[in-house]
Amino acid sequence: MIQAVEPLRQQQVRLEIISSILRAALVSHDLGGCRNGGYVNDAWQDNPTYEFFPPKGNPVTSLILQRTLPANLYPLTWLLPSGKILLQSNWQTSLLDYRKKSETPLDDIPDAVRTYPASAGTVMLPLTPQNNWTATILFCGGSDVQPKRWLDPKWIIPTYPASASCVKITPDVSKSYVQDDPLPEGRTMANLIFLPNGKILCLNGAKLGDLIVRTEGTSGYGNQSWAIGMSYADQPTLTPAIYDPEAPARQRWSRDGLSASKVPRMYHSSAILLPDGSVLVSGSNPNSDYNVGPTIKYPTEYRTERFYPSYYNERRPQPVGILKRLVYGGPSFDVKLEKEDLFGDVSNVKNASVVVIRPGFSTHSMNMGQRFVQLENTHTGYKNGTAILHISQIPPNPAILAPGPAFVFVVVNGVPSIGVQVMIGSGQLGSQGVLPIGGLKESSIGVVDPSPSFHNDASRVSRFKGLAMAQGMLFLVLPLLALAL
Ligand SMILES: [Cu+2]
Repeated sequence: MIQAVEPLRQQQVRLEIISSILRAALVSHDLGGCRNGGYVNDAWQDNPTYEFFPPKGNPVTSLILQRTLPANLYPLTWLLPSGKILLQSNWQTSLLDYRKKSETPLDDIPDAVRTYPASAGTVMLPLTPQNNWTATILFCGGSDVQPKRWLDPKWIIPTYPASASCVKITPDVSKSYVQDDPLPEGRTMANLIFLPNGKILCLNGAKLGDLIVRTEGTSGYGNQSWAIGMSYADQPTLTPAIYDPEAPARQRWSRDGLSASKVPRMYHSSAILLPDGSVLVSGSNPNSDYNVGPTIKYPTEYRTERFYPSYYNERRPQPVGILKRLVYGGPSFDVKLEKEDLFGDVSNVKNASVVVIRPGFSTHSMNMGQRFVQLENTHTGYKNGTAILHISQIPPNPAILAPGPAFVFVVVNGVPSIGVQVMIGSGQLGSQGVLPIGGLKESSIGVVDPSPSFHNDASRVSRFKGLAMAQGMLFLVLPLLALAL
């Protein structure tokens, strides 16, 4: 029997799950877990329920969690723009309407288990004006393991190949998965991290290889004779890959210009986008407690690294006028770009986008709270080479981006500005004020003169002060609206 060493107490598991889900408009919500711990769950200690914070009565039984032993720990969850929650556990998928406390089964996920300990990389693809902020969830890697095998004493886990399969689902539109371009190699324990240019960095997990030399193993650890130290995984994957959701099929994954790390990062590794557009990479400890020394193949890892995307050393746009708080709907706001911000050619303003990224936080291949929302924008480009972006607020639906902090980037020709930290909505759990979305000026280029308000700094400041004041007033009104609702 596979010995579980890691204590996954119920409360720990639940706490880790909380932020993956709502932090939403109304409540936070946590689910699943077990009472003691283990490599995988079992009926004796299973806790297939969910509950709310602030509390809303007794825990509610989740049917999908009941049905998906033993790989139902760390269920994968996303709040969808419809307000429902996608639940993915072991081979099954459900749509949870938490208000009605009802679950609707969707199709089984193809090719591989994606939940811990198979541990696929997962991400909600960018929500954009082009897709009308409709959520598609991408699952990459994991392991093709049938339920009985998890507890098979003859199963030598770190020799078992990881999956390269990528599939995606758009749960508010369809109950079925579709195949996407596979990973360049099998991978378990990947992190999928948003870059401000709309691409997704895949890194961590286990070895550079191809379909012959595959990444092997799973998350978790234990002290069997076949474990490597205590690691259930082997052949760390050291070279990242980048996924472009906008690229045509069969061209979405790229490794152009990417070099390998020297640091294996497997179980208990992590990564997060930084405001300057680089990615902080850390962790890996496929062992119990603290294990270092020359005899340990995969020691407790204290080295950290930064991943620098290709745009890192470019001259960055320096937009002026990003608001400190974004709200759900309401009047648009303006941001100014100088000639240099447009790389000397005002027509590049057509390639400018404004994105809000919540980097979230990651552990066990789950990126809790990670979200990418592109705002709608139009532009006015002037003959003197400068331009104004007219930018909508967050769409009037807190389920698209729950209240709380996030970064705003202005991206020109794929080169992002330094992220500005902003607050979304009230920043608190609870009802959010929602207004109809304000109109945007029509786009134009070659306008003779910049508007006088941008000719000098004083008038520019007063203009933005004016906007900030208008927004401040909005906030006085919003609680009243919320009360009224
Ligand atoms: Cu763990």
